[in-house]
Amino acid sequence: MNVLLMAYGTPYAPEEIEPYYTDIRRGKRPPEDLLHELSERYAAIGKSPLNEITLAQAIRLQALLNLEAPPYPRRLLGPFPPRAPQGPARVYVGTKHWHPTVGEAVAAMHEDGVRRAVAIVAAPHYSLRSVAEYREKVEAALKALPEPIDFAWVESYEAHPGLIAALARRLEEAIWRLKDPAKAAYVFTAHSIPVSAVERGDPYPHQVERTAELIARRLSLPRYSVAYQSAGRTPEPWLGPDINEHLRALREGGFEEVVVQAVGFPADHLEVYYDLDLEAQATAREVGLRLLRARSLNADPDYIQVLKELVEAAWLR
Ligand code: FEC
Repeated sequence: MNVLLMAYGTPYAPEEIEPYYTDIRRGKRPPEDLLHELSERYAAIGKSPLNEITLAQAIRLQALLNLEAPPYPRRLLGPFPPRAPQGPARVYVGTKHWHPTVGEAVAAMHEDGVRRAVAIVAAPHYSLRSVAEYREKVEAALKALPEPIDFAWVESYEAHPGLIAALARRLEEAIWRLKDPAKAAYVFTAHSIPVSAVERGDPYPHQVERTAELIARRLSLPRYSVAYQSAGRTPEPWLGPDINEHLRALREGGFEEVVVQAVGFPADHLEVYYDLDLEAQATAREVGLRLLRARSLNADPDYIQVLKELVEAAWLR
């Protein structure tokens, strides 16, 4: 089995921020003030761990796909580790805006003789501004190849029971640290997208709502809401409510504690460490709200198991 695992990508070093940001802006160099602002955000968090986490996800997914649990009796009597390689499954990493790019990954797959593969983005919700753009990049890369690669796509997995269970477990850990869980607010976030995409029928907000609803139901939360974070620095309207405005509204509504869970991002990165841990946390402190963030899934085994189930199902389609 062959898998193309995709994620957003992040610069490895400060001097890579400019070409990275230029790529996000489709080849248009960012104005000096925006470039400066983004560099300051990276400097404030130290470094985004996104590339390392994506690589760890790929390595663990490949290992899991290559392991076969033998039948129970053999497992007890057999050698350690009690599993036999079933492989070879190969997982390639391609990132949307940095290296290895999606195009570089697709070219490497072709060079290795791959002609059929599963494509999956490490983000559970479909958007015209996310998964559709990853797909365009794959399709552009395929045009440059002498033979096609037949990709089976996992387009979204917002309601996967394993994903809901894994997110609920992280949220529960934060709930243990609340003074009064019955009186707290629970907020699920995802990256904002331009409203124009929603007007074109993007299912993204519905999928984000679905994930939130399923986690809330699983944990019997007394209440919950959805807010959007990390809106782009462009003049067009972005999907809201923005997390910072939402935190202010919660405080005005009398809440003293809030748990925030980023359900749109499995991994820690700039938008988690800066937009939530620094910016939203500062807003919460300013208005007198105690904010706890549920930790991310990263490359934890329960999330890798979800990816494994998704790619195996797509491979058999
Ligand atoms: O750690 C890191 O360095 C990377 C963090 C990062 C992730 C991420 C995920 C998503 N984005 C999505 C939508 C948009 C749209 C635009 C946009 C712009 C940026 C910029 C940075 C950035 N995004 Fe992002 N995004 C991350 C980082 N994103 C930096 C540029 C500066 C700024 O505007 O803040 C607007 C692009 C345009 O101008 O055309 C739209 C969505 C996701 C979640 C799905 C995914 O992970 O792919 C949706 C991580």
